[in-house]
Amino acid sequence: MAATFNAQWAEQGAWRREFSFLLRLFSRWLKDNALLDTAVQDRLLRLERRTASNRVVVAFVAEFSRGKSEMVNAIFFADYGRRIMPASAGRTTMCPTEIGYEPDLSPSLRLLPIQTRLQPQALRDWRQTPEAWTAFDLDVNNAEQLASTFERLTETLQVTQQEAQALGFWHSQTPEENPPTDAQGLVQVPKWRHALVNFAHPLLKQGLVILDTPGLNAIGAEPELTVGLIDQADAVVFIVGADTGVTGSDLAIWQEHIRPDADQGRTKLVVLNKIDTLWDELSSAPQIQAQIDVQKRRTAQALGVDPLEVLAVSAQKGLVAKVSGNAELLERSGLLALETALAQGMVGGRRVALHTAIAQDIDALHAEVARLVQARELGFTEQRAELEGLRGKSDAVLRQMRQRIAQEQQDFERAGSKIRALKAVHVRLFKAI
Ligand SMILES: Nc1nc2c(ncn2[C@@H]2O[C@H](COP(=O)(O)OP(=O)(O)O)[C@@H](O)[C@H]2O)c(=O)[nH]1
Ligand SMILES: [Mg+2]
Repeated sequence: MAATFNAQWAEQGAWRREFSFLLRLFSRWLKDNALLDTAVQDRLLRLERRTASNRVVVAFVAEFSRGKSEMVNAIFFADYGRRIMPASAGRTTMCPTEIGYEPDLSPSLRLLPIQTRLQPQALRDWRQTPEAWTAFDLDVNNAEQLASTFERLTETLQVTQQEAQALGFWHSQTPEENPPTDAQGLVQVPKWRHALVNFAHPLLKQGLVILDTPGLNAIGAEPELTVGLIDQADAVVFIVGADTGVTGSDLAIWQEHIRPDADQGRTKLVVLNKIDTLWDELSSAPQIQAQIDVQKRRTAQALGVDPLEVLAVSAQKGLVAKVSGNAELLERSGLLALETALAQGMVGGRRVALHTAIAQDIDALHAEVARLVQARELGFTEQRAELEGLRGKSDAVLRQMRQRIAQEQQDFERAGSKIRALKAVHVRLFKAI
Protein backbone atom coordinates (compact mmCIF):
# COMPACT_ATOMS: atom_id res chain seq x y z
CA MET A 1 0.00 0.00 0.00
CA ALA A 2 2.59 2.48 1.14
CA ALA A 3 4.67 2.27 -2.05
CA THR A 4 1.82 2.67 -4.55
CA PHE A 5 0.05 5.27 -2.53
CA ASN A 6 3.20 7.21 -1.70
CA ALA A 7 4.40 7.29 -5.30
CA GLN A 8 1.13 8.66 -6.62
CA TRP A 9 0.81 11.04 -3.72
CA ALA A 10 4.34 12.43 -4.18
CA GLU A 11 3.68 13.03 -7.87
CA GLN A 12 0.58 15.01 -7.11
CA GLY A 13 2.38 16.92 -4.36
CA ALA A 14 5.01 18.07 -6.88
CA TRP A 15 2.30 19.29 -9.25
CA ARG A 16 0.57 21.17 -6.44
CA ARG A 17 3.77 22.92 -5.45
CA GLU A 18 4.48 24.01 -9.03
CA PHE A 19 0.94 25.27 -9.43
CA SER A 20 1.10 27.22 -6.13
CA PHE A 21 4.34 28.84 -7.26
CA LEU A 22 2.77 29.96 -10.55
CA LEU A 23 -0.25 31.27 -8.69
CA ARG A 24 2.01 33.42 -6.52
CA LEU A 25 3.84 34.75 -9.59
CA PHE A 26 0.52 35.57 -11.24
CA SER A 27 -0.71 37.28 -8.11
CA ARG A 28 2.43 39.47 -7.83
CA TRP A 29 2.19 40.43 -11.47
CA LEU A 30 -1.49 41.36 -11.10
CA LYS A 31 -0.57 43.52 -8.13
CA ASP A 32 2.26 45.28 -10.01
CA ASN A 33 -0.20 46.08 -12.77
CA ALA A 34 -2.88 47.32 -10.39
CA LEU A 35 -5.23 44.48 -11.44
CA LEU A 36 -5.61 42.95 -7.99
CA ASP A 37 -8.99 44.08 -6.71
CA THR A 38 -10.76 42.28 -3.82
CA ALA A 39 -12.80 39.96 -6.07
CA VAL A 40 -9.64 38.75 -7.82
CA GLN A 41 -7.83 38.49 -4.50
CA ASP A 42 -10.61 36.31 -3.04
CA ARG A 43 -10.49 33.99 -6.01
CA LEU A 44 -6.75 33.65 -5.78
CA LEU A 45 -6.98 32.84 -2.08
CA ARG A 46 -9.60 30.16 -2.68
CA LEU A 47 -7.55 28.62 -5.45
CA GLU A 48 -4.49 28.57 -3.25
CA ARG A 49 -6.37 26.87 -0.41
CA ARG A 50 -7.85 24.30 -2.76
CA THR A 51 -4.47 23.49 -4.17
CA ALA A 52 -2.84 23.25 -0.75
CA SER A 53 -5.41 20.91 0.85
CA ASN A 54 -4.28 17.30 0.70
CA ARG A 55 -6.99 15.61 2.77
CA VAL A 56 -8.23 12.32 1.36
CA VAL A 57 -10.98 10.51 3.26
CA VAL A 58 -11.46 6.76 2.86
CA ALA A 59 -14.62 5.38 4.50
CA PHE A 60 -15.07 1.70 5.32
CA VAL A 61 -18.81 1.14 5.31
CA ALA A 62 -20.59 -2.17 5.91
CA GLU A 63 -22.76 -4.08 8.28
CA PHE A 64 -21.41 -5.08 11.69
CA SER A 65 -18.74 -7.79 11.67
CA ARG A 66 -17.89 -7.88 7.94
CA GLY A 67 -14.23 -7.16 8.68
CA LYS A 68 -13.93 -3.38 8.29
CA SER A 69 -11.63 -2.95 11.25
CA GLU A 70 -9.58 -5.98 10.25
CA MET A 71 -9.15 -4.44 6.80
CA VAL A 72 -7.97 -1.15 8.31
CA ASN A 73 -5.46 -3.18 10.34
CA ALA A 74 -4.26 -5.15 7.34
CA ILE A 75 -3.93 -2.18 4.98
CA PHE A 76 -2.64 0.54 7.25
CA PHE A 77 -1.30 -0.88 10.49
CA ALA A 78 0.38 -4.18 9.62
CA ASP A 79 3.79 -2.59 10.23
CA TYR A 80 3.03 -2.67 13.95
CA GLY A 81 3.30 -6.45 13.74
CA ARG A 82 -0.03 -7.02 15.42
CA ARG A 83 -3.74 -6.13 15.36
CA ILE A 84 -4.21 -2.49 16.36
CA MET A 85 -7.94 -1.86 15.86
CA PRO A 86 -10.06 -4.34 17.86
CA ALA A 87 -11.26 -6.93 15.33
CA SER A 88 -11.23 -10.38 16.87
CA ALA A 89 -14.26 -12.54 17.59
CA GLY A 90 -16.58 -10.75 20.03
CA ARG A 91 -14.45 -7.60 20.17
CA THR A 92 -15.70 -5.36 17.39
CA THR A 93 -15.55 -1.60 17.29
CA MET A 94 -18.84 -0.15 18.48
CA CYS A 95 -18.60 3.47 17.35
CA PRO A 96 -17.64 5.35 14.19
CA THR A 97 -13.93 6.06 14.32
CA GLU A 98 -12.09 8.70 12.37
CA ILE A 99 -8.35 8.19 12.15
CA GLY A 100 -6.18 11.04 10.94
CA TYR A 101 -3.37 13.41 11.82
CA GLU A 102 -3.46 17.00 13.04
CA PRO A 103 0.00 18.30 13.91
CA ASP A 104 -1.32 20.78 16.52
CA LEU A 105 -2.79 17.99 18.65
CA SER A 106 -0.90 15.39 20.67
CA PRO A 107 -1.29 11.72 19.65
CA SER A 108 -4.58 10.74 21.25
CA LEU A 109 -7.80 8.79 21.16
CA ARG A 110 -10.75 11.08 21.92
CA LEU A 111 -14.13 9.57 22.72
CA LEU A 112 -17.51 11.27 22.79
CA PRO A 113 -19.89 9.70 25.36
CA ILE A 114 -23.08 8.20 23.90
CA GLN A 115 -25.18 10.28 26.36
CA THR A 116 -24.46 13.36 24.24
CA ARG A 117 -27.20 12.01 21.96
CA LEU A 118 -29.72 13.16 24.57
CA GLN A 119 -28.68 16.74 23.90
CA PRO A 120 -29.65 18.74 20.85
CA GLN A 121 -26.17 19.65 19.56
CA ALA A 122 -25.05 18.09 16.29
CA LEU A 123 -21.90 16.00 15.97
CA ARG A 124 -20.30 18.95 14.18
CA ASP A 125 -20.85 21.14 17.26
CA TRP A 126 -19.46 18.51 19.60
CA ARG A 127 -16.27 18.48 17.57
CA GLN A 128 -15.78 22.12 18.57
CA THR A 129 -16.31 21.28 22.27
CA PRO A 130 -13.08 19.57 23.42
CA GLU A 131 -14.19 19.34 27.07
CA ALA A 132 -17.05 16.99 26.14
CA TRP A 133 -14.60 14.32 24.96
CA THR A 134 -12.71 11.78 27.05
CA ALA A 135 -9.11 11.80 25.83
CA PHE A 136 -6.41 9.12 26.10
CA ASP A 137 -2.79 9.64 25.10
CA LEU A 138 -1.35 7.30 22.49
CA ASP A 139 2.22 6.05 22.44
CA VAL A 140 2.74 5.66 18.71
CA ASN A 141 5.98 3.71 19.20
CA ASN A 142 4.34 1.13 21.39
CA ALA A 143 2.01 -1.26 19.53
CA GLU A 144 0.76 -2.89 22.77
CA GLN A 145 -0.20 0.47 24.28
CA LEU A 146 -1.93 1.50 21.05
CA ALA A 147 -3.92 -1.72 20.82
CA SER A 148 -4.94 -1.68 24.48
CA THR A 149 -6.08 1.95 24.25
CA PHE A 150 -8.10 1.14 21.10
CA GLU A 151 -9.86 -1.61 23.08
CA ARG A 152 -11.98 1.25 24.44
CA LEU A 153 -13.72 1.36 21.07
CA THR A 154 -15.43 -1.91 22.01
CA GLU A 155 -16.84 -0.65 25.32
CA THR A 156 -20.58 -0.98 25.93
CA LEU A 157 -23.11 0.06 28.57
CA GLN A 158 -26.11 -1.79 29.98
CA VAL A 159 -29.17 0.45 29.88
CA THR A 160 -32.91 0.04 30.27
CA GLN A 161 -35.16 -0.20 27.21
CA GLN A 162 -36.37 3.37 27.74
CA GLU A 163 -32.81 4.64 27.90
CA ALA A 164 -31.90 2.64 24.80
CA GLN A 165 -34.87 4.15 23.01
CA ALA A 166 -33.90 7.67 24.06
CA LEU A 167 -30.37 7.03 22.78
CA GLY A 168 -31.69 5.84 19.41
CA PHE A 169 -30.89 2.10 19.76
CA TRP A 170 -34.40 0.75 20.33
CA HIS A 171 -37.27 0.98 17.89
CA SER A 172 -40.58 -0.70 18.66
CA GLN A 173 -41.60 -0.66 14.98
CA THR A 174 -38.53 -2.70 13.87
CA PRO A 175 -37.99 -5.16 16.77
CA GLU A 176 -35.77 -7.46 14.67
CA GLU A 177 -33.11 -4.75 14.47
CA ASN A 178 -33.00 -4.09 18.20
CA PRO A 179 -29.91 -5.11 20.15
CA PRO A 180 -30.19 -8.19 22.40
CA THR A 181 -31.41 -7.85 25.98
CA ASP A 182 -30.07 -9.78 28.99
CA ALA A 183 -32.00 -11.72 31.65
CA GLN A 184 -32.80 -8.49 33.51
CA GLY A 185 -34.15 -6.91 30.33
CA LEU A 186 -31.17 -4.57 30.06
CA VAL A 187 -29.92 -3.57 26.61
CA GLN A 188 -26.28 -3.40 25.55
CA VAL A 189 -25.47 -0.15 23.76
CA PRO A 190 -22.14 1.40 22.69
CA LYS A 191 -20.52 3.50 25.42
CA TRP A 192 -19.16 5.99 22.91
CA ARG A 193 -20.83 7.90 20.12
CA HIS A 194 -17.79 8.85 18.08
CA ALA A 195 -14.02 8.42 18.24
CA LEU A 196 -11.28 10.63 16.86
CA VAL A 197 -7.81 9.17 16.60
CA ASN A 198 -4.88 11.50 16.06
CA PHE A 199 -1.48 10.04 15.31
CA ALA A 200 1.51 10.53 13.11
CA HIS A 201 1.40 7.48 10.85
CA PRO A 202 3.29 8.28 7.59
CA LEU A 203 0.16 7.99 5.42
CA LEU A 204 -1.99 9.96 7.84
CA LYS A 205 0.68 12.68 7.91
CA GLN A 206 0.23 12.99 4.17
CA GLY A 207 -3.45 13.82 4.57
CA LEU A 208 -5.11 10.41 4.58
CA VAL A 209 -8.17 10.20 6.86
CA ILE A 210 -9.75 6.79 7.56
CA LEU A 211 -13.34 6.43 8.66
CA ASP A 212 -14.23 3.08 10.21
CA THR A 213 -18.00 2.71 10.74
CA PRO A 214 -19.56 0.08 13.01
CA GLY A 215 -22.70 -1.03 11.12
CA LEU A 216 -26.26 -0.19 10.14
CA ASN A 217 -27.51 0.46 13.64
CA ALA A 218 -24.94 3.17 14.25
CA ILE A 219 -25.06 4.59 10.74
CA GLY A 220 -28.83 4.81 10.88
CA ALA A 221 -28.86 6.39 14.32
CA GLU A 222 -26.30 9.04 13.40
CA PRO A 223 -27.64 10.83 10.35
CA GLU A 224 -24.67 13.15 10.24
CA LEU A 225 -22.52 10.19 9.39
CA THR A 226 -24.36 9.74 6.15
CA VAL A 227 -24.94 13.33 5.21
CA GLY A 228 -21.54 14.43 6.42
CA LEU A 229 -18.67 12.06 6.87
CA ILE A 230 -19.59 9.28 4.45
CA ASP A 231 -20.83 11.70 1.81
CA GLN A 232 -17.62 13.66 1.84
CA ALA A 233 -15.40 10.63 1.61
CA ASP A 234 -13.18 10.53 -1.48
CA ALA A 235 -13.37 6.75 -1.52
CA VAL A 236 -15.82 4.27 -0.01
CA VAL A 237 -14.98 0.64 0.59
CA PHE A 238 -18.13 -1.49 0.95
CA ILE A 239 -17.62 -4.94 2.42
CA VAL A 240 -19.68 -8.12 2.42
CA GLY A 241 -18.71 -11.49 3.89
CA ALA A 242 -18.00 -14.55 1.74
CA ASP A 243 -19.37 -16.62 4.62
CA THR A 244 -22.77 -14.88 4.67
CA GLY A 245 -23.18 -13.53 1.12
CA VAL A 246 -25.16 -10.32 0.63
CA THR A 247 -27.70 -10.21 3.48
CA GLY A 248 -30.79 -8.04 3.78
CA SER A 249 -29.07 -5.53 6.04
CA ASP A 250 -25.98 -5.44 3.75
CA LEU A 251 -28.33 -4.50 0.95
CA ALA A 252 -30.04 -1.86 3.08
CA ILE A 253 -26.72 -0.13 3.78
CA TRP A 254 -25.67 -0.35 0.14
CA GLN A 255 -28.94 1.10 -1.15
CA GLU A 256 -29.41 3.77 1.47
CA HIS A 257 -25.92 4.98 2.04
CA ILE A 258 -23.74 4.18 -0.95
CA ARG A 259 -25.56 3.49 -4.18
CA PRO A 260 -27.65 6.69 -4.34
CA ASP A 261 -24.56 8.66 -5.23
CA ALA A 262 -23.69 6.24 -8.03
CA ASP A 263 -23.26 9.14 -10.43
CA GLN A 264 -20.82 11.09 -8.32
CA GLY A 265 -17.28 10.65 -9.55
CA ARG A 266 -15.94 9.17 -6.35
CA THR A 267 -14.27 5.82 -5.93
CA LYS A 268 -16.41 2.93 -4.66
CA LEU A 269 -14.87 -0.44 -4.04
CA VAL A 270 -16.92 -3.55 -3.34
CA VAL A 271 -15.02 -6.15 -1.36
CA LEU A 272 -15.98 -9.77 -0.83
CA ASN A 273 -14.09 -10.40 2.44
CA LYS A 274 -13.33 -13.57 4.39
CA ILE A 275 -12.65 -15.65 1.26
CA ASP A 276 -10.48 -17.81 3.49
CA THR A 277 -13.72 -19.34 4.78
CA LEU A 278 -13.96 -20.93 1.31
CA TRP A 279 -10.42 -22.31 1.41
CA ASP A 280 -11.60 -25.86 1.99
CA GLU A 281 -8.64 -28.20 2.36
CA LEU A 282 -10.51 -31.07 0.67
CA SER A 283 -11.10 -29.04 -2.49
CA SER A 284 -8.59 -28.44 -5.28
CA ALA A 285 -7.34 -24.90 -6.04
CA PRO A 286 -9.52 -24.62 -9.20
CA GLN A 287 -12.57 -25.79 -7.23
CA ILE A 288 -11.94 -23.15 -4.56
CA GLN A 289 -11.43 -20.49 -7.21
CA ALA A 290 -14.70 -21.52 -8.88
CA GLN A 291 -16.45 -21.20 -5.52
CA ILE A 292 -15.00 -17.70 -5.00
CA ASP A 293 -16.06 -16.72 -8.54
CA VAL A 294 -19.62 -17.87 -7.84
CA GLN A 295 -19.70 -15.73 -4.69
CA LYS A 296 -18.31 -12.75 -6.59
CA ARG A 297 -21.01 -13.12 -9.26
CA ARG A 298 -23.76 -13.43 -6.66
CA THR A 299 -22.48 -10.36 -4.82
CA ALA A 300 -22.29 -8.36 -8.03
CA GLN A 301 -25.79 -9.40 -9.01
CA ALA A 302 -27.30 -8.56 -5.63
CA LEU A 303 -25.66 -5.12 -5.59
CA GLY A 304 -26.15 -4.38 -9.28
CA VAL A 305 -22.48 -3.97 -10.16
CA ASP A 306 -20.14 -5.62 -12.67
CA PRO A 307 -18.57 -8.84 -11.24
CA LEU A 308 -15.19 -7.42 -12.29
CA GLU A 309 -15.73 -4.63 -9.77
CA VAL A 310 -15.90 -7.06 -6.85
CA LEU A 311 -12.56 -7.70 -5.18
CA ALA A 312 -12.20 -11.01 -3.35
CA VAL A 313 -10.08 -10.60 -0.22
CA SER A 314 -9.19 -12.12 3.10
CA ALA A 315 -8.33 -9.23 5.38
CA GLN A 316 -7.44 -11.56 8.20
CA LYS A 317 -5.02 -13.70 6.15
CA GLY A 318 -3.63 -10.54 4.57
CA LEU A 319 -2.79 -9.19 8.02
CA VAL A 320 -1.30 -12.52 9.12
CA ALA A 321 0.74 -12.67 5.88
CA LYS A 322 2.15 -9.18 6.34
CA VAL A 323 2.97 -9.73 10.00
CA SER A 324 4.67 -13.08 9.31
CA GLY A 325 6.26 -11.99 6.01
CA ASN A 326 4.50 -14.74 4.04
CA ALA A 327 4.49 -13.52 0.41
CA GLU A 328 2.51 -16.47 -0.91
CA LEU A 329 -0.28 -16.03 1.63
CA LEU A 330 -0.30 -12.28 0.96
CA GLU A 331 -0.82 -12.93 -2.75
CA ARG A 332 -3.57 -15.43 -2.01
CA SER A 333 -5.31 -13.02 0.39
CA GLY A 334 -5.99 -10.58 -2.48
CA LEU A 335 -5.00 -7.70 -0.20
CA LEU A 336 -2.42 -6.22 -2.57
CA ALA A 337 -4.94 -5.99 -5.42
CA LEU A 338 -7.30 -4.15 -3.06
CA GLU A 339 -4.53 -1.76 -2.01
CA THR A 340 -3.64 -0.99 -5.62
CA ALA A 341 -7.27 -0.32 -6.50
CA LEU A 342 -7.65 1.88 -3.44
CA ALA A 343 -4.49 3.88 -4.09
CA GLN A 344 -5.44 4.46 -7.71
CA GLY A 345 -9.02 5.28 -6.85
CA MET A 346 -8.16 7.68 -4.06
CA VAL A 347 -5.46 9.64 -5.76
CA GLY A 348 -7.13 9.41 -9.18
CA GLY A 349 -10.55 10.41 -7.85
CA ARG A 350 -9.14 13.34 -5.96
CA ARG A 351 -7.15 14.41 -8.99
CA VAL A 352 -10.31 14.60 -11.09
CA ALA A 353 -12.17 16.54 -8.39
CA LEU A 354 -9.29 18.98 -7.92
CA HIS A 355 -8.91 19.38 -11.67
CA THR A 356 -12.59 20.31 -12.11
CA ALA A 357 -12.63 22.69 -9.15
CA ILE A 358 -9.43 24.46 -10.17
CA ALA A 359 -10.53 24.71 -13.81
CA GLN A 360 -13.70 26.49 -12.69
CA ASP A 361 -11.81 28.84 -10.40
CA ILE A 362 -9.24 29.69 -13.06
CA ASP A 363 -11.96 30.44 -15.61
CA ALA A 364 -13.63 32.77 -13.14
CA LEU A 365 -10.29 34.39 -12.35
CA HIS A 366 -9.56 35.04 -16.02
CA ALA A 367 -13.04 36.52 -16.45
CA GLU A 368 -12.44 38.77 -13.44
CA VAL A 369 -9.10 40.01 -14.74
CA ALA A 370 -10.49 40.42 -18.27
CA ARG A 371 -13.25 42.59 -16.80
CA LEU A 372 -10.67 44.87 -15.16
CA VAL A 373 -8.62 45.06 -18.36
CA GLN A 374 -11.72 45.93 -20.37
CA ALA A 375 -12.66 48.67 -17.93
CA ARG A 376 -9.22 50.14 -18.38
CA GLU A 377 -9.46 49.87 -22.16
CA LEU A 378 -12.72 51.76 -22.04
CA GLY A 379 -10.94 54.51 -20.11
CA PHE A 380 -8.31 54.79 -22.87
CA THR A 381 -10.93 55.00 -25.58
CA GLU A 382 -12.65 57.81 -23.75
CA GLN A 383 -9.39 59.68 -23.30
CA ARG A 384 -8.62 59.33 -26.97
CA ALA A 385 -12.06 60.68 -27.92
CA GLU A 386 -11.43 63.61 -25.62
CA LEU A 387 -8.09 64.24 -27.32
CA GLU A 388 -9.64 64.08 -30.75
CA GLY A 389 -12.01 66.76 -29.55
CA LEU A 390 -9.09 68.96 -28.57
CA ARG A 391 -7.47 68.69 -32.02
CA GLY A 392 -5.95 71.96 -33.17
CA LYS A 393 -6.14 73.57 -29.75
CA SER A 394 -2.56 73.23 -28.72
CA ASP A 395 -0.10 71.22 -30.76
CA ALA A 396 2.47 70.97 -28.00
CA VAL A 397 0.06 69.80 -25.33
CA LEU A 398 -1.51 67.37 -27.72
CA ARG A 399 1.82 65.87 -28.73
CA GLN A 400 2.66 65.31 -25.11
CA MET A 401 -0.68 63.69 -24.35
CA ARG A 402 -0.47 61.46 -27.42
CA GLN A 403 2.93 60.28 -26.36
CA ARG A 404 1.62 59.45 -22.91
CA ILE A 405 -1.33 57.53 -24.27
CA ALA A 406 0.83 55.65 -26.74
CA GLN A 407 3.03 54.63 -23.84
CA GLU A 408 0.05 53.52 -21.73
CA GLN A 409 -1.37 51.61 -24.64
CA GLN A 410 1.92 49.81 -25.13
CA ASP A 411 1.94 48.86 -21.44
CA PHE A 412 -1.60 47.68 -21.76
CA GLU A 413 -0.87 45.48 -24.76
CA ARG A 414 2.08 43.98 -22.99
CA ALA A 415 -0.18 43.22 -20.04
CA GLY A 416 -2.65 41.57 -22.39
CA SER A 417 -0.05 39.31 -23.93
CA LYS A 418 1.23 38.40 -20.48
CA ILE A 419 -2.28 37.37 -19.45
CA ARG A 420 -2.54 35.26 -22.58
CA ALA A 421 0.81 33.65 -21.83
CA LEU A 422 -0.21 32.91 -18.24
CA LYS A 423 -3.47 31.44 -19.41
CA ALA A 424 -1.51 29.17 -21.74
CA VAL A 425 0.66 28.09 -18.80
CA HIS A 426 -2.43 27.33 -16.70
CA VAL A 427 -3.99 25.34 -19.51
CA ARG A 428 -0.78 23.39 -19.90
CA LEU A 429 -0.72 22.69 -16.16
CA PHE A 430 -4.27 21.34 -16.23
CA LYS A 431 -3.33 18.95 -18.94
CA ALA A 432 -0.47 17.79 -16.74
CA ILE A 433 -2.70 17.03 -13.73
N1 LIG B 1 -12.14 -15.78 8.50
C1 LIG B 1 -12.05 -14.47 8.45
N2 LIG B 1 -12.51 -13.73 9.46
C2 LIG B 1 -12.39 -12.38 9.38
C3 LIG B 1 -11.81 -11.73 8.26
N3 LIG B 1 -11.85 -10.40 8.47
C4 LIG B 1 -12.42 -10.22 9.67
N4 LIG B 1 -12.74 -11.41 10.22
C5 LIG B 1 -13.36 -11.67 11.52
O1 LIG B 1 -14.68 -11.17 11.52
C6 LIG B 1 -14.99 -10.60 12.78
C7 LIG B 1 -15.41 -9.15 12.57
O2 LIG B 1 -14.32 -8.40 12.08
P1 LIG B 1 -14.22 -6.84 12.34
O3 LIG B 1 -13.06 -6.32 11.59
O4 LIG B 1 -14.25 -6.56 13.78
O5 LIG B 1 -15.60 -6.39 11.69
P2 LIG B 1 -16.28 -4.95 11.61
O6 LIG B 1 -17.39 -4.97 12.60
O7 LIG B 1 -16.79 -4.87 10.21
O8 LIG B 1 -15.24 -3.94 11.90
C8 LIG B 1 -13.77 -10.74 13.63
O9 LIG B 1 -13.88 -11.88 14.42
C9 LIG B 1 -12.65 -10.91 12.63
O10 LIG B 1 -11.57 -11.64 13.12
C10 LIG B 1 -11.34 -12.56 7.20
O11 LIG B 1 -10.82 -12.11 6.17
N5 LIG B 1 -11.49 -13.91 7.37
MG1 LIG C 1 -15.16 -2.62 13.44
